[in-house]
Amino acid sequence: MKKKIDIEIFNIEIFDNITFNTPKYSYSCNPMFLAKFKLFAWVKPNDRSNKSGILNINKKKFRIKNKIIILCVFIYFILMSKILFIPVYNCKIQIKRLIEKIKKKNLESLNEILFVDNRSSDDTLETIIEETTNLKKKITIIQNDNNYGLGGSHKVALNYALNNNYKDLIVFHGDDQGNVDDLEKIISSDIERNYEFILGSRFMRKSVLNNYSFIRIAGNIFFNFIFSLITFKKLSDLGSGLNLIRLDNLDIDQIKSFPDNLTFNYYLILYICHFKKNFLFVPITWSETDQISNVKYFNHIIQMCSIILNFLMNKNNFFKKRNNEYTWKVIKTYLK
Ligand SMILES: Nc1nc2c(ncn2[C@@H]2O[C@H](COP(=O)(O)OP(=O)(O)OP(=O)(O)O)[C@@H](O)[C@H]2O)c(=O)[nH]1
Ligand SMILES: [Mg+2]
Repeated sequence: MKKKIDIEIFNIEIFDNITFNTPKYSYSCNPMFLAKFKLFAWVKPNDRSNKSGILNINKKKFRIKNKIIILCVFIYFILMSKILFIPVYNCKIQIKRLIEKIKKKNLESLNEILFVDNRSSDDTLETIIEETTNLKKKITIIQNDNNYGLGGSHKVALNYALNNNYKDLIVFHGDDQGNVDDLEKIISSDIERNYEFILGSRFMRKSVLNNYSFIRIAGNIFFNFIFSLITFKKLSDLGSGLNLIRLDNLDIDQIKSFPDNLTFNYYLILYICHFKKNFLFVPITWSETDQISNVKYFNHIIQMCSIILNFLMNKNNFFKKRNNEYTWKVIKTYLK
């Protein structure tokens, strides 16, 4: 009679062979089988009369089960598929540099790179087409039908990723402020899978900021503090350019109602906190070299204050779903 045993419950003694002791029987097997044994736990004791025996594995079933496991691992990798989204707008110099850096990385567990051009008026689009020809990854280059802002580009990318059954979307700004080592870490994400959002943080203890002005650091830290107060969560960055968004449980209609401009990320972080999503901040390196910041300080502060007030006064209205339409064209696709 075959018996299913659970090796977690009983003693394991390791000599030449591994012996599993159950209350009724004792089984032994070669240590090589240990890992597989957990998966193929249907075993038959050879000698039941003295309540002990050598592990007897049915080779045919063993092979079939092995194939099933390989198939499951394959399906698991398909289900865990990842897409990298790079928003770009008028950053032809920086995007060329960034693609060069990406080429030097392996980024094995990445299935596709999606560039979303927000109707750049310089040669950003042409530069991407040219530079990605020999990139050994599936590449898709999209151009929005209108300039939808950074938030609008996020919505386009999320739509694309969901339509193509991706499980994780990694956002990495195309203006080459981030560090590709951080990107690599987030993509190969050994970080636990039970987080729905993994957010790059520029203001944690191990974060590195290069050439960031004092006023920007102070302003960011101040608003991190205010947002932490109103959400009762410790927030160390309200919107960096490197984030991982898990798509399984994402309410895309909610996300579509966020503004299209640079304040999109503040809405996202408030959504994460309000709807109690699991999130994790990871320290990143962020640099400013030749980028031209589009953030207008005074306007930005006014917008931040209005977001905080709206969130505090009327959450129902704040998270009211609105259906906006975003359209785009696929300019080029390179298969691997
Ligand atoms: N400003 C702006 N950036 C866009 C737009 N669409 C895509 N992007 C890209 O979004 C990324 C972030 O834009 P930035 O202007 O740097 O805004 P930010 O990162 O919030 O601000 P900084 O802290 O100054 O870098 C860049 O890679 C842009 O190329 C857009 O419509 N406007
Ligand atoms: Mg930037």
